[in-house]
Amino acid sequence: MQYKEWMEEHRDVTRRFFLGMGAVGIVGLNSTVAGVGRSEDSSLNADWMPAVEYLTRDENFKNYGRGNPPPDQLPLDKRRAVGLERDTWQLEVIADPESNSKIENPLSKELGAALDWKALMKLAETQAVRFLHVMACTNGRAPCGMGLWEGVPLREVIWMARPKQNIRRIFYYGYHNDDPKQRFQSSLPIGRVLEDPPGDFPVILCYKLNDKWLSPVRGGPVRMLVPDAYGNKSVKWLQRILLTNNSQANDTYALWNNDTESSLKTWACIIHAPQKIKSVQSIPISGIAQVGMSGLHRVQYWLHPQKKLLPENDPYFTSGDWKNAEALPPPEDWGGGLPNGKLPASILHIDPTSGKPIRWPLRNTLIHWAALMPAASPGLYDLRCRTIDANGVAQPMPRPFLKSGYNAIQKITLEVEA
Ligand SMILES: Nc1nc2c(c(=O)[nH]1)N[C@H]1C(S)=C(S)[C@@H](COP(=O)(O)O)O[C@H]1N2
Ligand SMILES: [Mo]
Repeated sequence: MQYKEWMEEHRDVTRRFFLGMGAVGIVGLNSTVAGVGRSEDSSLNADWMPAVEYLTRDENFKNYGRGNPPPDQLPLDKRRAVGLERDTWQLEVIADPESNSKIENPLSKELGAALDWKALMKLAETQAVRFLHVMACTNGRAPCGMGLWEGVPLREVIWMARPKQNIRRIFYYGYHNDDPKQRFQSSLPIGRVLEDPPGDFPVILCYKLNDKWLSPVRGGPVRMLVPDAYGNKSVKWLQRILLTNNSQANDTYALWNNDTESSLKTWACIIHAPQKIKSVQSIPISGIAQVGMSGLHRVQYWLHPQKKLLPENDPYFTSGDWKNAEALPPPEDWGGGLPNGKLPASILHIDPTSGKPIRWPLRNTLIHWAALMPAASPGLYDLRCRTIDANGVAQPMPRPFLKSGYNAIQKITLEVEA
C-alpha cells in the first residue's frame, strides 16, 4: 500500500465536500500532496500517510518502539518465552523497592500473583471501555495514527494490588530485552490513574485497536494508553508497574529533553493542495487538524502572494489575511479496517442510538478539513494553515515551544499560471 491508496482514501473523505461545491474543484484534487512540518518544507513527506483514512489501520501507524531488536521483531517462540504473546503475558504491579510505598497485595511473579491474560479478559467482561484517540509523538510532524482503542481502566488493576500509603506516582515499562539501557519507562501521578476529569477517558491497559487484538508492533499483547497525552506515556509491551512515593516524572523521554507532561496541542496541516493551477480555476485544498486539550473552534488558511511583504514583527502571522476552511463532519465510513467502516457498539462519547459522536469534534482526535479557494491571479504564493482553538487562541499559541508537541504553522508554495 500505500502512498497512493492513502491519498485516495483522504480524497474520499473530502470528496463530498468538493462535490457540494461543484465539479471544478475535483481537478486540482488529483494534482499533488503537500509536505508537512517545518515552515519552509514543501517536499513530499511520508509522515502524512497515516492520517488519510479516518481511522488508521494498525499496520499503517507510524511506529516508535525502541529496542535492539525491537520486541515485535523477536521470533514467535522467543516472544512466547518472554511473555509477549497473549497466552504467556503477565503484568506485575508492585511497590517501588527504592521507595517507602506500601501495598498489601503485590501482583508479582515471585508470589505467583501477577496478572495474566485470562485475568485481564475476566476484568474486560465487565470493565472494558473503548474510545477514539489520536496517537501523536511529541516530536513528530504528523500524527502516528488515529485509533479506536479498547482496554480495562488501569485503576481496576491498581486496586487489586491493595495500595495503602506513600504513593504519589506510578512508573511503568515494557519488555526491553532484559537490558536496563533499553528500558523505555514512563510515569503518571496516581491521581490521574484513579480519577478522570469529567468528559475525559480513563488510562487503560489496552489490548485492542480498531476492534482487533493489538499487534506485536503496536505494543501487543498489552500497552498502556494514556488519554490527553503524547505517545511517550503509552508504553508498549507493558509488563511492569511500580507504585512509588517518588514525586518526580522519572520518564525515559524526560532524559531526552522532552516535556513529558504536555497535553496534546491543537494544530492543523495541509495534505492536498495543487502545486500548479490555472488562474481560471478555484483552488481546492484539504488537510487534517489535531484537536488538543483546548478543543477546536476552526481551521483557517492564508494564501499570500510571495511578492508582497510579510507583516513585520509578527512571527505567527496574526495579521495575515486568514480565511475560514470547512471542518468536515464525522465520517460515514470510519475506515481503519472496520467491517463496512462501521463503529462497533459501546464507545465512550458515541451516542448508542445514532452511532454518532455526542459532539464534534471530539477532543484528542483528528478532523479532516477542506476549502475551495477562489481563483487567483498568476504568480507564486505561500499557502499557510492554522487552527483557532476553542478558547479563541490561534496556533501556535498558547504553547509555541518545541519538545512539548509540534505545532509550527505549515507553509507550502503554490504557483498560479496564466
Ligand atoms: N516500550 C516502548 N513503548 C513506547 C516507545 C518505546 O520506545 N518503547 N515509544 C513511545 C513513543 S515516544 C511513542 S510516540 C509511541 C508511538 O506509538 P506507536 O508506535 O503505536 O505509533 O509509543 C510509545 N511507547
Ligand atoms: Mo514519541
